[in-house]
Amino acid sequence: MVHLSGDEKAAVAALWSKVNVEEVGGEALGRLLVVYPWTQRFFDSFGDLSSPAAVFGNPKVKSHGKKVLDSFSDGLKHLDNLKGTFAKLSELHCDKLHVDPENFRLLGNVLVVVLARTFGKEFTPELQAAYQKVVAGVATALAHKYH
Ligand code: HEG
Repeated sequence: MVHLSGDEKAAVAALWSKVNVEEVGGEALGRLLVVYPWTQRFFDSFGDLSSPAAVFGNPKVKSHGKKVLDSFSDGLKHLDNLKGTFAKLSELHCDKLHVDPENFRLLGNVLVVVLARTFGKEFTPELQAAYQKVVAGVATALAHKYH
């Protein structure tokens, strides 16, 4: 559950409608892998991640980044029920993928950085504040089924 005002919800949705999920998803996952290199351990089937150029040129990073952002988009449509929306994915990341939930917070913050770079001045402090709430809510929801 994320508490956004009506204005914040509208601003978040308006910006998101301009997001190219493939580009922003690949950039966000790529930066996660470069900035926090220990996150690479979850993706040993992805092939070459040995340098920033390798990471950003890796087609599996792009396609997985898109998958993650498509799922994130789905969350944006259900801000009042993030825990329900991400329940199955939370179980998957805990039981099958063994992803430490701290990584959801890292990815959320990297996504905010990428949005700031992509949209420049349009990404105002108010809009960042709204997005920080959204990424925190998604990370909490994805961690909810951990045991
Ligand atoms: Mg995860 C698979 C969503 C963060 C590691 N992630 C998936 C899938 C989705 C998804 C939709 C595909 C599930 C399926 O095949 O049924 N992931 C998702 C979201 C977020 C997130 C929405 C955060 C916003 N994931 C995340 C992070 C890591 C991670 C931070 C690790 C650092 N995800 C991960 C791995 C897989 C998925 C290893 C399996 C990849 C594969 O082998 O295909």
